[in-house]
Amino acid sequence: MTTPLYSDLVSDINNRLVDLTGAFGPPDSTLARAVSHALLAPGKRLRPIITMLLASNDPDKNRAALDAGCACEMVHAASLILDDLPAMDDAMLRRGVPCVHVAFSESVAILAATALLNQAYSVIARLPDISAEKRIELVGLMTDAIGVGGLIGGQQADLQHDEETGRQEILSRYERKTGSLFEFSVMAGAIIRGMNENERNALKTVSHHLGIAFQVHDDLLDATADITETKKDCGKDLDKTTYLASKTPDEIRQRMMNRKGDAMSALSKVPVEEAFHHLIAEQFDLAISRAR
Ligand code: GRG
Repeated sequence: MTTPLYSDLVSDINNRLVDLTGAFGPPDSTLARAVSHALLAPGKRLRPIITMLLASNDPDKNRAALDAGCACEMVHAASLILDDLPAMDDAMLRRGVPCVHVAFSESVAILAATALLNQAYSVIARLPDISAEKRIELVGLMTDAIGVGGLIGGQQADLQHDEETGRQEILSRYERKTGSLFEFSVMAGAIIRGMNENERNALKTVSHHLGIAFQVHDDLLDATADITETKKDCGKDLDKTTYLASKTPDEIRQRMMNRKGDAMSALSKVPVEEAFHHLIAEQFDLAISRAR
């Protein structure tokens, strides 16, 4: 995300993430340094931005959305640490810095990821300015996003590298390993804002298409970009059956345009600010322009 449109939100999120690292022990302890290394490295902060833009058009009244977004960012950071481990993708570089297991050690990486996950639940359970009912609903949604129907199940399926994997199975993996945190960030915004059932369902349609398009863009980067552009290892998926297999760039572009159309049409049923429409459209456009 290159546009400066969200730079105020990104600096609010980064400042709050720094505050929240206080829960990981003395700043010079190994665990706190490893957590900060992963969490504060320059990510795009897309998931918290989504929650904040949806929850309110007034960032000053958005403390619950800021913390819910930061909790999601903690889970995301934990998933990246684990994904990069030698037992998984065996990567060296993430967000322009050495992966946590490279900068520290594998054992520290596993503990830092676990600590981030644990603390994410704590942040959700203590969200300010919203009802206990909403906090409980969000804890439930977070467990769904992380669990077998989410990150963990999606990653497990992804690690199987089955050459016979069909289109539906690939889409199901993408929905779980990538879409589930987008669904959480969208639903957190909707719940904090007090949206009704129809609006929430429309937003689920948006996040469904967004998760797939986002992962397709990530696959395209993995296959066609280099480390100077992505700031992380590329070519990690060459031995996996991804969405890109057996599709021409034209076909990928067309499918992403169809998904963008369906997502934007669902979004038109939800009363949200223009900036949110812009953000969502931009994510599809990244995949569309990269398929070449
Ligand atoms: C228990 C949390 C937990 C996870 C276990 C390891 C694992 C299961 C899941 C990994 C899932 C994963 C890494 C999916 C890829 C998602 C993806 C496209 C990440 C890149 O997101 P960006 O581009 O990254 O938003 P930045 O660095 O900008 O935040």
